[in-house]
Amino acid sequence: MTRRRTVLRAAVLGVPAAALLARASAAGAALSDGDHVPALVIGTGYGGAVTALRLTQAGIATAMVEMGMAWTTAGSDGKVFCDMLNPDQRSYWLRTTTDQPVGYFLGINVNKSITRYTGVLDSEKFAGIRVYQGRGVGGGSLVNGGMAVVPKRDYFAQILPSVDVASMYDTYFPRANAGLGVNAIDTAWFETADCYRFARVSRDQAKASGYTTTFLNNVYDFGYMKQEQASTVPRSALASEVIYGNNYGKRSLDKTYLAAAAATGRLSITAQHVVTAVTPAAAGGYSVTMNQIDTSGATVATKTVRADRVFFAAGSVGTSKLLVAMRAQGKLPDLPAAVGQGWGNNGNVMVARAQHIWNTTGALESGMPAMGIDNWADTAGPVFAEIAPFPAGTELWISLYLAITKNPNRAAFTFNTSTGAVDLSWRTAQNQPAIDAAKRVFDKINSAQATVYRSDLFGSNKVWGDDLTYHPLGGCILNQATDNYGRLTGYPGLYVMDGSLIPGSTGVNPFVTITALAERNIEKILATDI
Ligand code: FAE
Repeated sequence: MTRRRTVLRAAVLGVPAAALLARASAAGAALSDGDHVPALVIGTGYGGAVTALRLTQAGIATAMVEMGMAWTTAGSDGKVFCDMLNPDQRSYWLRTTTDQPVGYFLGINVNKSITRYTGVLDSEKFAGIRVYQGRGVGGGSLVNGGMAVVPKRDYFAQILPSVDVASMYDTYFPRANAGLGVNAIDTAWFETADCYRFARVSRDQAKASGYTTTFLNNVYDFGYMKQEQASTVPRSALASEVIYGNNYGKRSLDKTYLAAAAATGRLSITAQHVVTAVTPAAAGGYSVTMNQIDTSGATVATKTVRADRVFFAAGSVGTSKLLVAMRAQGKLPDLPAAVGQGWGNNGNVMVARAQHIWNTTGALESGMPAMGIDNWADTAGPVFAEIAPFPAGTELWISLYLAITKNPNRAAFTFNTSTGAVDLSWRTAQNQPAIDAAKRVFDKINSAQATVYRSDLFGSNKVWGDDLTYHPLGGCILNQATDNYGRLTGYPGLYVMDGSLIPGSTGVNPFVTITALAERNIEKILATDI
């Protein structure tokens, strides 16, 4: 109660939203054992942030629980986040060595030792794939490349046939873009900026091979980036900051949806708490059990809170793991068999090409991609390849790509009774269709340019980065594991709101789709259930 009054008073006095958010996520605002709340949201990424904003705007006090940290405090270097060239403990979630997506150079492992800490990027290892995810208040928005891409309309209609497409494109995608603070690059500036030389080189070569390229919108403030290029502000995207967080310029969720939710005075965020169980409560609603952890990952307290409604927004992996475990352990035994099914990696595969000595890619590369090669119309192997930066701070003649393909393979989460963990059945070999599709494009470009693949960046003699994904999707698919709005039928008051609703593929980078779908679903839930 005291907490709620403090936040409300601050709002009335006109405290900036960011300061409110810091207060909402401060240690003093944490949930206490035995609390009873009307709405509890597990996870503070896209699905969670949309849910929290719309619930609080509707007058409902909302408690968010997040396993990662509230990234608001600067380290001894005066910065909240570290950069990619000097990763320290802040970089990775509970690891003693870094696990860079591009982890090799000249075939040599370039990862380094770090102190085990609740860092911002998790590389979660399953048998056949490493799944990169953001950890902290803001979820994936803290670590991602900010590319804000609306999927192709006909493909969206294919993947989610139960969703009214017109309302998505007329209402919810525009609403998501507005809420996220999406902006477009100044295309004239792009043509001259040193920091996008790498993208122009790749674009020109793609075009020369008959491919179409397209500019990509972003949530990074391109106006700020222009000032970085002009050296009038501290650099972030131009200082090799991306996957371990951006100190400036990025409109991450803590600055947009979550700040707006905090400004209502009805939000609390309990960081560094891992939800471990959800089960019906005798007194009504659901009991939510969570472990409070310190920065070494050790549990320092266990709490149980009662919530009238629980919104699962722990991401595709987090939500699927929780629900599969709850069903297996008899805590939510009536969850349908479809829970845990239909997981995919959005067809992700990475690859790099070696440029000729005269085709410099630039010593200064913006960490925020701004262009993609669009070969999605190729029915023999659709590819949407983002031209990715390699921001090493020195000229390397490397052109890097993250290809999104239409890989049809899917996997399932299952509870492992011997380890007590949830496994993912994905095998690395299931990524072969992604390699085949990407190869069609990049073989052709290499052949036209007389260039070759780099085979030293994903291992020794390994061309394809095929054992990792940034885009986990599915595991709790809309209209299969839930109803058509994310309700877990059989358990009134339980909802799924995140990337687990999307069946393994969006054909583009996924966060705009996740945000728009959450906007659609919460609007319906508020109108009919609450
Ligand atoms: P997400 O944002 O992952 O949020 C889930 C939250 O729940 C996280 O903060 C977790 O820490 C928290 N959590 C999980 N389990 C628990 C638990 N048991 N208890 C408490 N909290 C929990 O989910 N997408 C794009 O569209 N454009 C890009 O440019 C792009 N670049 C990317 C780059 C990187 C390096 C990465 C890792 C991802 C990138 N993505 C990009 C993917 C995007 O960030 C991702 O699809 C969304 O963040 C997923 O949103 P969700 O709401 O599903």
